[in-house]
Amino acid sequence: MKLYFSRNPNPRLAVAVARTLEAKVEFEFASPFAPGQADRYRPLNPNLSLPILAGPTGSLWEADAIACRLSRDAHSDFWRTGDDEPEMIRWLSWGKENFVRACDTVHFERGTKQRYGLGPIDQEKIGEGLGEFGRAAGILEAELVHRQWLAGNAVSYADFRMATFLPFNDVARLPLGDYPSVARWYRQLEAIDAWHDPFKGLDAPPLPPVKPV
Ligand SMILES: N[C@@H](CCC(=O)N[C@@H](CS)C(=O)NCC(=O)O)C(=O)O
Repeated sequence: MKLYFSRNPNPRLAVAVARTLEAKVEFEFASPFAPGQADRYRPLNPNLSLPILAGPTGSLWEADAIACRLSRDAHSDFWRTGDDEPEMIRWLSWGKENFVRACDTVHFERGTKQRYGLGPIDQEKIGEGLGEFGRAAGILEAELVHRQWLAGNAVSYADFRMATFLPFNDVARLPLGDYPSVARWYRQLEAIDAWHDPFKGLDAPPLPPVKPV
């Protein structure tokens, strides 16, 4: 199986999962939105987005689905399958609608738009994103103050998914430090090699830099 990836947040997440699980996949850098590339990738993912996991029986897109597939193939509980599964699904579902979305909104303005020349920072969007971040981080803080990880007693895909955008906080500048338990939880993730440096040894050009504003 081949995992098509870039250094952007969702493909980074999928690569980190594959490396955590020591999945038997080949990694290939891809750039489906680059000029002339769409025809190659559209049969694999009609959205043209990454990550894509392609194998002999077809292709799978969406980082969550890929994480589920790789975890099953590895017979791992990283994607919870026991009594902690509802808890994990709760955090995936809530995270995508709340914490992750807030991080995405701010990162898109300060990071993605500036990297790819997609226009000036929209301060109204930043305000909305930071407001949503504050509400969501407050809820996470209350949870993480009395638990180490989100689902059960060990790291799971819920933690990885919740943190999708945090490796990019040098550009997003979300006030993570205002939430000490969330910051502590994220330091635990950063201590995991596969999370800290998922691209180690892989052939992938760096992201375009964010120009200082
Ligand atoms: N919902 C999708 C989102 C995928 C997505 O938005 N991917 C972006 C990166 S974060 C992408 O393909 N960007 C083009 C690129 O990285 O070349 C998922 O979870 O996999």
